Amino acid sequence: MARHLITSAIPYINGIKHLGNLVGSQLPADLFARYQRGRGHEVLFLCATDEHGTPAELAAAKAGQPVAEYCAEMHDVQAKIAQGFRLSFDHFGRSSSPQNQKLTQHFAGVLADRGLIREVSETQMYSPTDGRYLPDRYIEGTCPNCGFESARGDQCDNCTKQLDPVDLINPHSTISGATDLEMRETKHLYLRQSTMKDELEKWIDTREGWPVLTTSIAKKWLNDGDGLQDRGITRDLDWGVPVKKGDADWPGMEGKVFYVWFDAPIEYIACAQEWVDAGKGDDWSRWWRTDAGAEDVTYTQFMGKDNVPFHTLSFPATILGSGEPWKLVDYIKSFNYLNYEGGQFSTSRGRGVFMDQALEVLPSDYWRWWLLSHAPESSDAEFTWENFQASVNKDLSDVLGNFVSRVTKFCRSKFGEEVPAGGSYGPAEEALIAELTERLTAYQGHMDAIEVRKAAAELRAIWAAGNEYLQSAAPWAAFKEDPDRAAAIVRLSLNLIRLYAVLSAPFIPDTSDVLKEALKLDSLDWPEDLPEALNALAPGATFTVPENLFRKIADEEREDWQARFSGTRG
Ligand code: B3M
Ligand code: ZN
Repeated sequence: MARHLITSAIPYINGIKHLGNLVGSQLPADLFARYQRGRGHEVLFLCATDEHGTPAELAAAKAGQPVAEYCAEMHDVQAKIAQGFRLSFDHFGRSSSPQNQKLTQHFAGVLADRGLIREVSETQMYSPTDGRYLPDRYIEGTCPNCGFESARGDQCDNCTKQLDPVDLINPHSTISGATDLEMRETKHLYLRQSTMKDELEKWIDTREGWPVLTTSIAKKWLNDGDGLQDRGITRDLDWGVPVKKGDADWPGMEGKVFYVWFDAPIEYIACAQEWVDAGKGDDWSRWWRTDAGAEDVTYTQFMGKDNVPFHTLSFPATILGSGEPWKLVDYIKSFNYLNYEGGQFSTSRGRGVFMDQALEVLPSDYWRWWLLSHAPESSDAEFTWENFQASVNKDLSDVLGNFVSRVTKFCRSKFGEEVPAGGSYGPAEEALIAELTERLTAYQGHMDAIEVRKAAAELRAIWAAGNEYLQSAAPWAAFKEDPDRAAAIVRLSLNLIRLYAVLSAPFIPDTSDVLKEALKLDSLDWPEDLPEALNALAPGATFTVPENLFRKIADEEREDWQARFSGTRG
């Protein structure tokens, strides 16, 4: 049994995420976690809300709530929606937890002791109009790298360059719009990433088989000359982890907090501690400390491409710099963007379909299937309602739903609600079993490699193979001449439904549960031996005909949704 530590990028607390966010981290991470559990491996799957920094402050201010209260409420909202999408986190933590506060301060202390933090007196944007310093997202302006006009103070959304607010051209306050910004002196801590360039590069070079998207972004920022500059890890904000050196005060740093991107990845570790403190596990160190067994763990991270620099450079710099035996990531799976109907999904502009809205329209399996089978892996992908309708109607309804419905209903009408005896598997069945054996190997290969689209295509082909078999074996015709022959066909087909329940579970867990219940299965063991698995349901085993698995999306409905989600969210 292998052990898999799996983390999804932790979503910002500032509002409900859209489907593009979902497919870029949490959903594929869930797919992988469910698959590894299905194969019988031990999995710790963690996610959390990213609660610090300016996004949280801005959103709370907009909601007219104290920021701590806003975060607590939004955490519950996000947790509930995650449940709605059946995201099977072992724990959904909070980066504002006491555990993360302590661990973040610990890392800062250790890094300081090892000479990897320097204090810098710098000038920073101060807004007399707003009466405060304006870090990060309180400032927008033109990106010096690509010319994008709405680049934020910490990163350009267009070219992913990590920025400092002072780099921006024509900066203005996002609170008041004020442009009369002035530079004032303030002291901050910098992580001396530049001294770790060789070590980081060596580490990245030993990561085998990382996706091109991940390594190319990492290498770009590593070798770009300014890619690995020392990075400010503190901010003049009220909300965040107070700057401390371990347990001790940090003279000169009173009233400052750590930068959100310093404490957010540390939450991956703290979240495991929260998991234990919540009574869900009894040892986090065997997942995270290489001196406590984590050497045997395979650690996989999931994220959108804009998060890659922080996970390939900044966070490893924190871990490596500490000199402590923390587990480093083994594999980073990153995603391109999902676009929406010819434009971008946008949280700030409320454009697209948001997770809560999606669940109001259709159950989560419809969304999971479409999103995963169209995951933006090799390039950006686009959601259109037409494509969504076509996929649902074809893959889910015509192929999988139809197969299950025909087989169970035909069996009920001719043999009753139990697996029929009689007949035996002949050449057609053997050919199907041979085909499925190959396809299963391919499916597992894609799932192991986290090739999400390829895995979905293979699963679809496995469903389709059953349909084609049923169509050509035609038990309804065979029944008249040779009921035993029909019995054998139906028996295999019912076993195929069982197989589909197991193999489809990572993609469409609710449907898999419905099938499991209809077939009265206690467990869903992975088909390690396919011929054996296709004999698992023996004659006499009873079942019930399930409700229609998927409904088709009608054109008028699709047009309604298209219109309803064409504007911006209120
Ligand atoms: N919250 C950005 C995002 O949600 C950020 C990820 C943090 S991962 C440690 O895309
Ligand atoms: Zn840019």
